[in-house]
Amino acid sequence: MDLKNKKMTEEEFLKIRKEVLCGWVTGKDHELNLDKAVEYLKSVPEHKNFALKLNMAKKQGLTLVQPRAGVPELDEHIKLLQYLEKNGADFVPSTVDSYTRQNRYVEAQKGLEESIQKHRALLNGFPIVNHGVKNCKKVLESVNVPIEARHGTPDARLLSEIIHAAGWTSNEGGGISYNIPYAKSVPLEVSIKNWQYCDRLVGYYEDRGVKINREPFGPLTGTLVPPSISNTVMIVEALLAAEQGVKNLTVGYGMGGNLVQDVAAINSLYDQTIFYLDKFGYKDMEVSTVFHQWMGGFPKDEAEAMALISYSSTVAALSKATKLISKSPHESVGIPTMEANGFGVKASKFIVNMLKDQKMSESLALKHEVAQIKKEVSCLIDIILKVGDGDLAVGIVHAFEQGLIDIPFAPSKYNAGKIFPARDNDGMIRILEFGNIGFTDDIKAFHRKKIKQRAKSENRVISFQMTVDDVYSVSKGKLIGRPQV
Ligand code: 8ZB
Repeated sequence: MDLKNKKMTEEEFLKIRKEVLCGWVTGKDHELNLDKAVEYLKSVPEHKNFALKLNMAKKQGLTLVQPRAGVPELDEHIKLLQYLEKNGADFVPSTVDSYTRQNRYVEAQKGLEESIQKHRALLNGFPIVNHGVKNCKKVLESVNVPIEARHGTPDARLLSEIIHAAGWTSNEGGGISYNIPYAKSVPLEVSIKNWQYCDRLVGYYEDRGVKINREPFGPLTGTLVPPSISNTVMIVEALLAAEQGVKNLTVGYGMGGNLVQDVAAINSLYDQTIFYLDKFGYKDMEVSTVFHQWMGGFPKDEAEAMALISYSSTVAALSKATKLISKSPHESVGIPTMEANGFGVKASKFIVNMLKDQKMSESLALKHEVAQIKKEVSCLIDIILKVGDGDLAVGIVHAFEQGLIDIPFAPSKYNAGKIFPARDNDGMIRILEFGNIGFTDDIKAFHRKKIKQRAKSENRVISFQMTVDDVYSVSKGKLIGRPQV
């Protein structure tokens, strides 16, 4: 395997770049010129720079709000983002369609053309590559807040070239987090290399005085992911990015549902990201956090959905996450209308403003949960480094191969899929079936004890049924999937 966690030389980067720019855009997008891109990025006003705005929020202890949003047609997309900005979005996204995520640009083009013809969105997002630098610049120039590309793309090299050249100063994703939860058969080795390229591109700009934010995708499959597993993925992706020259990172976490565990997860994620970046010698790093509102199944009822959105915002604000990603009352149905999306933003803004000056007080329970997550994360990172013989990138590939890192409910065949999570009696996410996850016996004993307590209180045997019940319970208005009595 010629994969390694080593900064690409500029020569290597430029060589791969030639291949990346071949094909679809050759002769079409004349704006993919690095010097021109640096010049344009430098002309982007400070209030539209993602990294600068996040750093300011962090200093002020604020939680800023960002929705997801994307429609195929340019003018409609601009209208949507302007509307969300007007309703309080501090950052706007451009969520990309599924064809583009799989580099199927010919089909994306067809969908875009048909959407224009029929005045109806026939793609589930904004096809960035087909729009090219020119249209992406128009999007940026039409709003007054920073823009981030949000997608789910194992090979986002061309997409990343386009968005940054268009002045978009944040890109979501990572070699693990935009592969394992999104794709069935892309080898990790391939997606890690592709994301090293995306990060190296950011490093190229950072070397020339342009600040660009990178955000690994924290929620992973969005379904009962134990915090230590997602935090480990966040930290190793942060380290891979830092090696390629990324300086501004936002590590993410998808809400689990138990207030104490969620606050503990964000606190420990922040601490340990800083700890490991420092440990491996990456200096001058700016780290912030992002909290994703409930990523699992939503209630159909719109009032109930709004309640879940408001509760999610409460937890995000109390965790002091720098940013929160909002949901809409249409979540259980699909892509929201502009108005429903605006509702989610508005409600979320209201709550974070209410809680701006309040913080969660230290408690024994919080302290214990922070310590538990940190212990588990450090155990997993040690294992990754061990099986990689000291190389983080190689270690990730081997750790997944052996199921030492295992993400619940992921579609990828490069993920073991042998662990099953379940909630404990307080609703914290624990592990019921370990598969081959690289935890010590001590950590496993802790999880067993917690699940046993719940089984006892519900007067039932420990089984996969608990996992199933927990997957559906929040959409029915209960955190823990207890048997009906
Ligand atoms: C992994 C992310 C899933 C979430 C939302 C889904 C879900 C996907 C769009 C979108 C607004 C889009 N999502 N695509 N939201 N506009 N084009 O991402 O609804 O909440």
